[in-house]
Amino acid sequence: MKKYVQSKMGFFIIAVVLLWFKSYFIYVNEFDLGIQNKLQQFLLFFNPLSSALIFLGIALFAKGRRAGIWIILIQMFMGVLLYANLVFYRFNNDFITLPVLTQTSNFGSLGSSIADLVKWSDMLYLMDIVILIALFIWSRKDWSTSRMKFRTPAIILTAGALAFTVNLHLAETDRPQLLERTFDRNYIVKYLGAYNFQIYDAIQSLKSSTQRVLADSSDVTVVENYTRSKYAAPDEELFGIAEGKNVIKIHLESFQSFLLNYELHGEEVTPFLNSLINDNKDFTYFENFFHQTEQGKTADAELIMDNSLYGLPQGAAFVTRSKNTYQALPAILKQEQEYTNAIFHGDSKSFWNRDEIYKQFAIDLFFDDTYYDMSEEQVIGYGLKDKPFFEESIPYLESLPEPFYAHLMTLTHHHPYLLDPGDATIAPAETNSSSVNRYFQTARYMDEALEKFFEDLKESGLYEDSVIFLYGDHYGISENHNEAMSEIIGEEITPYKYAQLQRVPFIIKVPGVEGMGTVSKFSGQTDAMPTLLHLLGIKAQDYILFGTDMFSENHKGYVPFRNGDFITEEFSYIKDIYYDTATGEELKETAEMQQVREKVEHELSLSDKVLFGDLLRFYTPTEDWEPVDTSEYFYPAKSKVDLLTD
Ligand code: GP9
Ligand code: MN
Repeated sequence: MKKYVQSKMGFFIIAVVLLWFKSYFIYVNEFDLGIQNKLQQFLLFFNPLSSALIFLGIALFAKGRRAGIWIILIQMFMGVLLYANLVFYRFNNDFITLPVLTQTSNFGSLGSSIADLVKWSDMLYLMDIVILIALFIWSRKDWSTSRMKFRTPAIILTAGALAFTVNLHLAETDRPQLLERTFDRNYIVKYLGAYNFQIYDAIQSLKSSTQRVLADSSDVTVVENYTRSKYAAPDEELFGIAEGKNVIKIHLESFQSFLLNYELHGEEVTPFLNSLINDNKDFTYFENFFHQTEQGKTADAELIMDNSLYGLPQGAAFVTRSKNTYQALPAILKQEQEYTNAIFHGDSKSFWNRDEIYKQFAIDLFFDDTYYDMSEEQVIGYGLKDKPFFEESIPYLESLPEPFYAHLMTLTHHHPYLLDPGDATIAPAETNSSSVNRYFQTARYMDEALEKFFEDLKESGLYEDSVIFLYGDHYGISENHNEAMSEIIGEEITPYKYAQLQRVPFIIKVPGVEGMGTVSKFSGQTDAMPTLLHLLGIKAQDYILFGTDMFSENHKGYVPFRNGDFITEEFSYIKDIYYDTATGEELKETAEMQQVREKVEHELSLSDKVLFGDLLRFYTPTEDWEPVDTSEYFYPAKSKVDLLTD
């Protein structure tokens, strides 16, 4: 036995077993993969084996002791890969994809989040490397210095490939078309493991870049036919009612609708926002509005709201599709009605590649962090605190030529929800999750910042005659905090319930239109752009838009999520199960449900085609449409001083 442990083959087998068990341990303890049956349980255990055999097996082709060094290096590499995924998962509830990795410019600002996500106990995950290094030092003298017969590693690799084939076959019996349906990364990891997922993801990325080359103008006709068939004509009274008005769009970072009218310790968390939705004569609140974002988070929300396209299944189109042609809402407003477009955000301009993609959207002015006072006491977490952000934005807003489309993006209410002690005006919640507890405090802070901003808007005369709308970009509380959340809402967070919690606010004031109170139509972020176009008097059917006007009688009320799940007023389709949307009771699939499910899949795939194939380069929306010329845009467009003295 001792002799065997001391041999090269013994060393290899120990490495395989360590990698196998460590991976399984992490799958079970760190990821929430939704194991539903014995087969899935078995596959989760079985799947690291093939990767371990194949990757570590390659090392056996090396000569003598060098094989040991290769085994250690490969083990380390796979360990780092898995650990990076684990840290990413703790925050995003998702796995790393190649497109996300190219977004490294975002990692800098993540500093405070990452520190929150790494634990001392993670040292445990170094154990395998320590054991292997110790064993190697101890036993290498006894190893033969010659190369193994070619046959041995070849047999090991074949065994690995065979294990993988069996794995894939079993997975496909449980989930047909596992690899074709790209919707949910969780499934790939659950059935095939984190390492195979990385390979799968690399192939997907390669495929998507070839898609652009292969696309042609006939592809866009298919999409156009679809979006036209979906078109919902505007309510005639509302069409053009806000033509030529300024638009002020306010991005509520990580804000979920459950916060509205929620009371913590007997106090309203967001009294100001509540005042906009409870009997307010100006505002209309869409209570069944959902975010539709994926890995691109804020960037997805921005893309969806301003383009009525879906985000990508992997990564953020802001980063991977920044050279595409777009026909975004600001670009349309500029061409059709000479709007000036401005974005306000107290973070560095390169985050989410904004300084590139905004050119495609025809953003004239991008007020990034360089326009604000970023001294230490004004900054927390990702960037500028919301209160100074709004306060310092007012003079810039006032300086804009009218009509303008101004998009202001808040930041303080972002994971890990940090506040300076002096800024907290409500006690934290008392669950076992400190993120959830602080979530209410930053929401309150944002609410106060908004209240002051609205006062300032009124004072500056911009309030009365502008379209003002607020929307939530994506969830703030991920599935990792289900236990704490169930204490907050007093119910178990089942997958059905979690999906219902993906509601984010959409609250809008249209000058000349009395607030309609709370509207319960079902809608999502893709619906924002056609709604606004119609209010501003522009025909939405000229453009390729996947959403429909929320004020229209014919508004389409199914809300697709990016992973293929969806919600309608009657039923929800979540992780392969149908539920009654109102009661959560499980339902059997009817022909109608099946039809919506297929439509959602189709719609998502068409939107992907638009982005992957860069199809809008083939599309001319109106006779005199001019494609956006990105060379006309540069940030910073104007210096702070020039702007305020012009
Ligand atoms: C950063 C901010 C946060 O500028 O928009 O982005 P998120 O992490 O929410 O995607
Ligand atoms: Mn965000």
